[in-house]
Amino acid sequence: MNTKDLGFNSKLIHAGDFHDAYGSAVVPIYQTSTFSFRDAQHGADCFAGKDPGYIYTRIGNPTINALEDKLAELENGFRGIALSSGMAAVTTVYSALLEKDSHIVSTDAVYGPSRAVLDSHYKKFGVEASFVDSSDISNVEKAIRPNTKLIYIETPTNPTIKLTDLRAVCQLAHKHNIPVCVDNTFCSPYLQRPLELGADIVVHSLTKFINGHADIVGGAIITRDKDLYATIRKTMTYMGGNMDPHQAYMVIRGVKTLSLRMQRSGESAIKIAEFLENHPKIEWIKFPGLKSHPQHELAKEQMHGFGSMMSFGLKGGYESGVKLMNNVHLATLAVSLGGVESLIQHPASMTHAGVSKEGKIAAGITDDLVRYSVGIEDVEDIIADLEQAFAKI
Ligand code: LCS
Repeated sequence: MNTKDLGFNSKLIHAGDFHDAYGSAVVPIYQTSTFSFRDAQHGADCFAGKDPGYIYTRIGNPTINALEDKLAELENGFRGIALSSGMAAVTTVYSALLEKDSHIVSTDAVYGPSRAVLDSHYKKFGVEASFVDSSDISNVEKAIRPNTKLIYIETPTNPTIKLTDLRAVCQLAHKHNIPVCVDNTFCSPYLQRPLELGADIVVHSLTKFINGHADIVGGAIITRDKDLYATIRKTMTYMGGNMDPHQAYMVIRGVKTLSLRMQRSGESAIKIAEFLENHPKIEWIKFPGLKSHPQHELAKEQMHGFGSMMSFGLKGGYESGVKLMNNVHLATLAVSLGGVESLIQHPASMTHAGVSKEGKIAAGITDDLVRYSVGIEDVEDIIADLEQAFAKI
């Protein structure tokens, strides 16, 4: 079936799917490391690209390719590459496009390891990185150098919930012939499709909304054109960050309900954000769906909804954060996000407890900041859980 002209929800179910010789209703798990050739000539033709036959799972596998095709259609891209984790996706893009003595401009508040790996490993190869507040495009413009090979954007940022104008940053980058890669993990293609706004590459941690059930770690890269796809695919094959067929099967299963999950958690998130905005124990809240968010208009323009990630500050700072963590019952105290279960975390006392003051400031982490990933439980239960925990602060 040609699924290219179907709507987004139909693509979620059918894009990339194939039916095997037994008429399997879902894509089966081809749990094999290698594929046999009919004869020597067949093997030679597969390696020469004259025959589309499978060779070896690091290079390609029917289950993995089904997921890659589905994701590419959802993002409206040329083709997809599935990887073992979101970080494998991020570092494969860096390795494919950054050269010795080259330069990258990145959003300052990107996911911590996406920044740390540039400051550590890529620095060893002479790569320089400028981290800027890309919510103001002039900061990106000022940072561009003759050797800039990649502009890397995360929007909204984690956990500071700042947005970057994707159309504007892509126009600027293309004037300088620099490709733009967008980490679309926080939104998923349900909420935001960066390739349609001019980006060249999208990366995902599939661990989050796309798989949606907090039971696998995975990543993906989708490109807009054939040449970038070929360059990045080759890098992935050499560096070996490929996905496993069982992982791919799980993501194909999880992604089918992406719209239902995101619609539900998005509707709840608006109610929760309004509850928090009016709560006497809350100092501030960042959620793109609130009119008080400084980039609410941009969110309306470039996103198809506001998502289900929010950060808020508690009156009483650090101590209140710890009390909240110790008193919520429904929300799970855990890192990660985008699953069917609501997750809460207080970076200052949990993930960033050992990070220096300067490190926390660089990551936008204040002592009072709490991050909430809204799940698909009944919104009344989520609010009641927060209310009873606030009462103990
Ligand atoms: N990009 C973003 C925006 C992320 O939030 C994460 C993980 C990654 C990439 C890396 O993906 P992974 O390799 O873990 O699949 N974010 C996490 C978080 O906020 N808490 O725990 C992991």
